[in-house]
Amino acid sequence: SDHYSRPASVTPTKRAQVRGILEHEIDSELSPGDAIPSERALVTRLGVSRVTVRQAIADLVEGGVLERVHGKGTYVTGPQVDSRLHLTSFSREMRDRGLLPATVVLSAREEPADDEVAYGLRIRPGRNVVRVERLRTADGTPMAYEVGNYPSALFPGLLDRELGSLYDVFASEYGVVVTSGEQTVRAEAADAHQARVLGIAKRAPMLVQERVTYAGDRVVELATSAYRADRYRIHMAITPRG
Ligand code: 16G
Repeated sequence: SDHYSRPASVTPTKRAQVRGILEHEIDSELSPGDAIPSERALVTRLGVSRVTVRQAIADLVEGGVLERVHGKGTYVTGPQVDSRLHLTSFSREMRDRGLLPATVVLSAREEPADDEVAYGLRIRPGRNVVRVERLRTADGTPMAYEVGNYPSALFPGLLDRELGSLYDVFASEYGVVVTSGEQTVRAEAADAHQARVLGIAKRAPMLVQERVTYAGDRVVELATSAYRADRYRIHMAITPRG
């Protein structure tokens, strides 16, 4: 991938050569969050001046491949997602951006709905719901921690299914296609559990989206998705108030 303007000359400049070498090493050997070697180490290994190394790194920071953390070093960035707040699944949203979604099911069980969950799902308290706790990743980077509640009556045997993409399972195994939703977004600091799961510092900011999802007029989901604020933004098209 080449998102930098090339110099007009046919022979790449030292700066472009070093940039290319670094890009290749980042792609093949490093993961998001890894630090790159020090300037001094790169100068020695590549046999170029410190100025050239600095310029190449600056280009990669500019291009969003690397990020500087003040007083610490320069790191490989992870995917950045701009959500447009459509009614899509996590899996589809990431795939649409060319990222590979994956899921770690942290827990999944059937339990009687408490008052809050029952109210949200519009069922009677005490009715069974399936509660699924998942870590969602994109290209291997932890993105969101999700807890969803689903009425057992609508999804018998859900616990025996592959819970990678729930919306896919709903459609293919139960013929339930989500049609609308209501969602709130708020800021929250990660608690110890969320921080551990998402690989972020305790108290780091998250964007928490709470969603009630419908299939026609039935409520099929009450879910909370906590996204890392450093990886996920919400994009809105704004129009004049009608
Ligand atoms: C999104 C939904 C979540 C839903 C999931 C289904 C938000 C804030 N949340 O993450 O409620 O459970 O998609 O995705 O968008 P899946 O089909 O990949 O499991």
